[in-house]
Amino acid sequence: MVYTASCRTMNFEGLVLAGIFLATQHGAAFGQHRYSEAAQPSHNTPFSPDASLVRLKDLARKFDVFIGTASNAQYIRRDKEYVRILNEQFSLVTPENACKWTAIRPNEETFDFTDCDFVLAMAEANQQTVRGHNLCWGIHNPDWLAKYDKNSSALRSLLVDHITRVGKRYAGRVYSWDFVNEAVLKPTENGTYLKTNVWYPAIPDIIDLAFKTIHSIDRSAKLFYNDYGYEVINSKSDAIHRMVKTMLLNNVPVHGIGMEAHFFIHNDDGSHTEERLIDGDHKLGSPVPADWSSVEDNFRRFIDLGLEIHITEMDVSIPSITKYFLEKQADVYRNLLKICLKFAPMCKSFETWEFVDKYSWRTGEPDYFDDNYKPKPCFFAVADTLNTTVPVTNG
Ligand code: 9MR
Repeated sequence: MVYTASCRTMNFEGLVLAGIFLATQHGAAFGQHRYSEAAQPSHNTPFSPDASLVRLKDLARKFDVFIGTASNAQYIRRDKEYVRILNEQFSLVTPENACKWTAIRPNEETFDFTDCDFVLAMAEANQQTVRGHNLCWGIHNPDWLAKYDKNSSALRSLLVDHITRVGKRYAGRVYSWDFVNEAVLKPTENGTYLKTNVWYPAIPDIIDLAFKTIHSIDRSAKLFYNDYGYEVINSKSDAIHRMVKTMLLNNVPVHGIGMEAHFFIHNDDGSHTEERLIDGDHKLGSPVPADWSSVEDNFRRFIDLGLEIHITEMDVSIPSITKYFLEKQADVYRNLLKICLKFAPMCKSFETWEFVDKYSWRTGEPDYFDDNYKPKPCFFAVADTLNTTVPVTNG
């Protein structure tokens, strides 16, 4: 299957958008906050600083694309403004932590679905689509799991049991499930490409086992492999491409890939403030792609396999809050969204990992809204791109 990646962009200078709102709610914060000097819309968007907000989810409808965000049970419970914007702007949510092993499996005997149920119910009440996240991850697992280290048969039955229980409970209610999450290393000379963790190599066929197990339980959920640092063509995206191609050849049910898109912007001297490591030595944030055509080529080769692409966790850390860096940040959001829209609806979801800086897991103010919920240039860049891009018709 080959998709044409062409796309026309119209310039609607001064276009007045229909269905517009919210300026008054946000206006109060303007001028009182550390972002106030810089939080202007990007120079090349038609929105003025006082413009009312638009609804991203509505602007994306013409592309048949979801605008998503991670959503967190604890913020939903305590922050009304968070909930209001969550429901107003987003058509898709991923429970940030509520459906992970750490939340659902406080101990070996108990399944605690309280938070996962809560986030799903909130989403359903607001007609939002849900991405399930995640059914198997090598890190951030409950401590008790460590006692099964290297015990292959115990781990195998624990994993199958977990996927079965969770999958049955939410069958028909999630659009897609992420797993096995962040499993791939860059390939090494001996051909190994999966990370060593509690699951692997104890369960040598972990990927196939996990995908087949959930597929047998929830036929309607799309099954995604989700990872970071492979937005461009590099050795990691090569390895993941090979992996999913092999899965498809072997009839392992995989329907899509999640590209996390955690980026950071360097200082002009090449340094950056965020050096976050996971799994010991793997950086989670990636530098902004130097060549966006490599991202586009990468998307195309996965879509040519018939796989759906979701941008799953986008955020862009900046070294300091200046107009210069806020606009550079906006450019990154705009560039990735434009590529996604070229391939829509095979690129089906454009999702950020939270949407307000104060609740981001990262430093560097990486999200759409500042701490006072004032929209930043990256928000306007996304709104403008959705507004001014004409959907491509493939076929
Ligand atoms: O944002 C999440 C943070 O609150 C959790 O402490 C952490 C561990 O569960 O996971 C973060 O989300 C991760 C996501 O589940 C997978 N990709 C990387 C994200 C950032 O670590």
